[in-house]
Amino acid sequence: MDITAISAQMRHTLCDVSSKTKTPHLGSCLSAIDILSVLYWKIMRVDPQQPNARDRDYFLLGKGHAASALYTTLAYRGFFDIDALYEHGQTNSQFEEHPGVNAPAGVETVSGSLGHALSLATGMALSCKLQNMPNHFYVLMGDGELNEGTVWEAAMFAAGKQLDNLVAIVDFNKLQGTGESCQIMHLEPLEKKWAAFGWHTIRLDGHDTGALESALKEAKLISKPVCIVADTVKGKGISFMENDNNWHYRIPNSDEVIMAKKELGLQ
Ligand SMILES: Cc1ncc(C[n+]2csc(CCOP(=O)(O)OP(=O)(O)O)c2C)c(N)n1
Repeated sequence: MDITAISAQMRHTLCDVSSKTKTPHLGSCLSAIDILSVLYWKIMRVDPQQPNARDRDYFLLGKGHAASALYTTLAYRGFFDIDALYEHGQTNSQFEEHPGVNAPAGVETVSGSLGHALSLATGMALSCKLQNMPNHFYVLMGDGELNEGTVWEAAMFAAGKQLDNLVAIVDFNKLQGTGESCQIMHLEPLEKKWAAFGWHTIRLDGHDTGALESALKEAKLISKPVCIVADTVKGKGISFMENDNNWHYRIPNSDEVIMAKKELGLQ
């Protein structure tokens, strides 16, 4: 399975869906899509035919505004038709701009109010650990999301309970909706903070799919919760979107989608 090719295809779909459904948060999705590709194609035990299997691994999207990245990954992974993605954000659609209670198969939780997914995952991971279940839990958070105090409460709890079935991944693109993350809340030295809370930490390039795969495999062998600080680029893969925070909200027009497709090397 060629992860680079899947990610390129998904990047184009994200642009096209955003353009046609007039939905925002494209830069946030492009930042996270390589992490999602590696999780869903290389790491997690999931079965699109049995999305609720008891022994499945769980992915919880903290940065719920990047819902389109999760929906797109699930569609390409076979949970539902790719065409359904074009219902994104439409009236009465399952594909709400932030995952809701009627979200499609494979979406494990509502999210959108930042800072809750790690808390949820700690409870779920503890429950499974107490029952000697094999499930692993993966939580993706934005760097802006770390402004929420609930994240750090969950971080203390997870380390105290030695939740070795839990991995937090920080999509560290240095930007958030209203500006540069470090201007809004001082984050660095980020791995040291997680380590001080009792987590094993790994820092890597969040677009290096080989490094992500190795780190996520290593995480399964560590006897405490693992935080992967993934250095990413908001808008990654489309030159005119990269590191331009306007693309937190901006929607591409049809010409921009064609330009994006060319840049991604797609026909
Ligand atoms: C509790 C809460 N406060 C504020 C918001 C509004 N909000 C939506 S996106 C966002 C910025 C998120 O930044 P980050 O987590 O870094 O994500 P990314 O830059 O990858 O989009 C904020 C503050 C929210 N969704 N939830």
